[in-house]
Formats: sequence, C-alpha cells, structure tokens
Amino acid sequence: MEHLTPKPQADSLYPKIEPYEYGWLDVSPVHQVYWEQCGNPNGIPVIFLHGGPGAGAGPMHRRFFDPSFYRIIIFDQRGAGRSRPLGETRENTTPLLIEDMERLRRQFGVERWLVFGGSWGSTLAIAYAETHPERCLGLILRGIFLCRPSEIEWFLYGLRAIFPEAWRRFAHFIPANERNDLLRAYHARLMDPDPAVHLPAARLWGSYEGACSTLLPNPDTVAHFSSDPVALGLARIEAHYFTHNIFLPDNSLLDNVRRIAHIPGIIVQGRYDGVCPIVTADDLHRAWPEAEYVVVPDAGHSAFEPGIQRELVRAAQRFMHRLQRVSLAST
Ligand code: STX
Repeated sequence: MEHLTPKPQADSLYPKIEPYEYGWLDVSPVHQVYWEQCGNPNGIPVIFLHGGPGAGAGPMHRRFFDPSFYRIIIFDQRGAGRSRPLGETRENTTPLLIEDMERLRRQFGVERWLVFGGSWGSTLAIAYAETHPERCLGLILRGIFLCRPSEIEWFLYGLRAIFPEAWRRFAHFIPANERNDLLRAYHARLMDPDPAVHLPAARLWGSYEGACSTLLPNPDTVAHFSSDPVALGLARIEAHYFTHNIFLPDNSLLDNVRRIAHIPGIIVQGRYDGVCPIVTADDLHRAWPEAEYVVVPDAGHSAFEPGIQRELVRAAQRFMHRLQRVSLAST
C-alpha cells in the first residue's frame, strides 16, 4: 500500500513560525510597543491588529498568512501583551494607536499594507483605514465591533441572555448597589493600584469575555483570558476605552465608511457571535456593500472557531492571489 504524507488542509492554519526580527518601539515617554516580523521579508506586508482592546497578540496569529508570500507584521497595542508598561492607560487612545501604526509603517519602510483585524482589531482597522485610506491594500475584518454604546451595553448586560452563568459570576463580584453601572464599578477596581483589588476584578472580566467568545465551551480560552497578565491588560484597557467611548465621535466609524468604500474588503462573521452580535456586521455591510461578506453559520466570536479560522485563512489566500495578479500585471 502506498503511504502518502497527508497534505495539510488548504484552509487550516499555516505551521508554527518564529519572527525573523522583533523589538520594542518608543512611541511616547510612557509606552514601548512590542513588534515582530515573520514570513517573507520581501513579501506583501500585512499588519495584524489584535482584539480587546488590550488582549495582545500571540504566536497563533502568525499562522493565518502564507509565510512564503506575506511579510507578517504583528504588534501589541499600548498597554497590551508584551508592550510596556502592561495595562497602562495613560496616553492610550484610539488616535494614538493609529499614530503608532503609522510609526511602525514608516519604521519598516512600508508604503501600503493589508490590514487584518478581528473584534476590537476590526474597530481599529476601520478607524485606521478611514484616517489613512491610501495606505491600505485591503481589509480583512472578523467579528465586527464598532464599539457603539449599544454594543458596550450588550457586552456588559445583554450577554446575560445567552451566558447567564458566566454573567452572574462577572456581575455578582460587584455589590448589588453598584450593579446598575458595571462599567464604572469595574473601572474603579481595575484602576486601583492594589493588586489585591485589581487582580480579582481583572480575572473575572477576562474569564467572562473568554467564556462568551466561543460557540462551544472552551476551558483553554477561558484559562488564557483569565490568566493574570492577559486579564489585566484586557480588562484595564477595555474598561478605559469603553468608559471614553473609544475616544472617537459618536458613530464616526459608520458615518465615514464611504472613505474606505473603494478598498477591497472581506468581512468574516460568526452567526452566533455572542460578544459582537452579527447585527453590527450587518450594519457595516449595508453601509459598505462593496465588501465581500462571509457569514459562518456555526461559529461564535473567536478567531479560532473552526469555521472562522478557515474563512480567515481563505480570505488571506484570496488577497494573495489577487495581489499576485496585480504585481504580475505591473512587471
Ligand atoms: N471586546 C471585543 C474584542 O475585541 C469587547 C474581543 N472580544 N473577545 C476577545 O476580544 C478575545 C477573544 C480576544 C478575548
């Protein structure tokens, strides 16, 4: 009998890779931003934007992109992941994150790049593209989050309708007389300098978000997002951005969507996304019908939901084929 090495599935993650270069960029007197580059140093650049805000990136995020074609640029946003200081909310706003992306782009000598982001990463991708449309080769967006007050309200209260057990653990950490404003109550505790106060709050926030992120229960996801460093970055930075309505005018992302209408875009959305319900992706697609819209019928929020992961890999492959054609045509 013939023994064939099984070919990797065309739409599974690419193999594990290590960065060919990484470092920290001083972006302000307070913040040093971690960055890394993987894949083909002469390839088409793609910038990966992680979620939260504050969730940080990881080694799995390198694996959505063909490393022989793409120059994969990943960074941890201010206060997140390997950026320093962890959980720092001073000098931390959406316009500053957009400036950091421009700083990184110039440092790497990149003219234009593909922008890839899920959840809060989709929020930041849209905000960046509306500010610097000429820098974007395309957009791949997943689990759309526009961070409107209704979406923040849903995250803090509405999710109770779907995940009552996780919500009760999250809400009941706060005394009953403060539960009518969970954001304010959590924000106060998360910003407390005493770890005995801020760490338990961060763990509960992280485990709530992790528990609501997958269609099927996934203890590894919950463990990751409730582990101390991840939870502290995520909870503090999210509470900070949500308290300030992401430092952008109300509804500005949808109001300005025509600025990105000409950019090729692919939207990937799980039908049963609890954290970022599909109604937001639907709003975005109606405002931006030129974008390709892929609804995964059996997935929740996380980028690693099987159907979401598959569609994200396929989206990066479609851009690869299209960008190959463009570069062949111009030689
Ligand atoms: N947070 C939206 C967001 O970006 C309200 C996000 N949601 N879950 C995640 O990120 C993780 C799965 C990364 C925790």
